Amino acid sequence: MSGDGPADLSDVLSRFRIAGTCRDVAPHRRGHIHDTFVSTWTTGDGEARYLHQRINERVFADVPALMRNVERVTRHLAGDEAPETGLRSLRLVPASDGGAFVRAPSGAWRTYHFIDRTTSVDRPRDEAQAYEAARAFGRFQRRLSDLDPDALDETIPRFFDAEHRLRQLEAAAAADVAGRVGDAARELRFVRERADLASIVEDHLRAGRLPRRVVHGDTKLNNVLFDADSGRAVCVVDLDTCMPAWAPYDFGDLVRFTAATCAEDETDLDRAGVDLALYRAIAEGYVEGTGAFLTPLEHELLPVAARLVTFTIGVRFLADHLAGDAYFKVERPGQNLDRARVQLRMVLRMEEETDAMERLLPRA
Ligand code: GN1
Ligand code: MG
Repeated sequence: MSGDGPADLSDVLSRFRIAGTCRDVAPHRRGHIHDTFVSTWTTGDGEARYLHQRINERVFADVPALMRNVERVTRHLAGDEAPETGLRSLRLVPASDGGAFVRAPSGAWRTYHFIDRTTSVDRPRDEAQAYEAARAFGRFQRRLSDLDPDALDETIPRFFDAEHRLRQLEAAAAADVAGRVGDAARELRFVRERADLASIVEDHLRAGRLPRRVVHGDTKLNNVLFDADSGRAVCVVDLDTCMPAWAPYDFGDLVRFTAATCAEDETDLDRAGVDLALYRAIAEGYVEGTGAFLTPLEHELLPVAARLVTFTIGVRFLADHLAGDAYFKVERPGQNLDRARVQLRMVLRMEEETDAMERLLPRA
């Protein structure tokens, strides 16, 4: 085994239904939440790879509910393989006892089949790649549009609720456990001036105007795998936040991440903004992928969702910075504050581009 992993990792691996001999296990540094490893096995027919994740139980307190959701989603997608789209679905590897995860001294673990000959990227190479990713997420949502949202648990209550996120921020600011509120005064003011934004979607939901739908919930560009040769999107990954929510959320998060003019944690705020050519490609790809299932109101809310989701995730980063980085992993001090600042600067830029973002949205 190469790299650092928990002492019981090989014992954990032996408790999944994997054939062959394990040749190598290496850390796979991805995402802000779980710890991920990739293993390579020699079998009679050649080689097989698997992806193992130690589930972050501070974030997902109810692992059985999380894994029930993942099983429901993977089962639904598997029953709906869409050959014409070339999209594949994630597949879980069951534990020896048939369960979807194992509990070990180091924590709760699950295993997926690794999807070979694919690449993932943090920034789009060009508009065509952004279109391709957005269409894949749109199709993913469409394929789940006939899965009853009530079949899935809300594993993180009110995860998508911006008003709730604002209250969490205010609670973190009032507690100020890390003594950081003083340095975040400008960001807090910026957020408070825009508190109304948080209610736009919640008001529609309360009034019953927006349908509850299964969403992906984390449509970052690096959650799409591209075929290493053709560059086509082949698989949407990271099913942890597949929950009942409102459809335009996924579009908003796509724009937040993939149309950004800089990295999520950029320190030079002058670089933060939204690239309108990428935005347009994302809008075209997403609308093409979702097909006809969006209602007129869902369609109309897409540009607002971009601003709202960027705002909400900025609020979450800021709250976590004030709470002493208890939720999102950080590699350096102040990284969550930098992440928050980038999101909030993007909100400002999107406010300036409101008309263009409306105009560039394809007609339903
Ligand atoms: C987290 O772990 P990762 O990077 O896939 C977070 C998302 C945020 C995202 C921001 C369960 O996702 O909600 O949008 O960071 N996931 C959870 O980069 O909170
Ligand atoms: Mg995620």
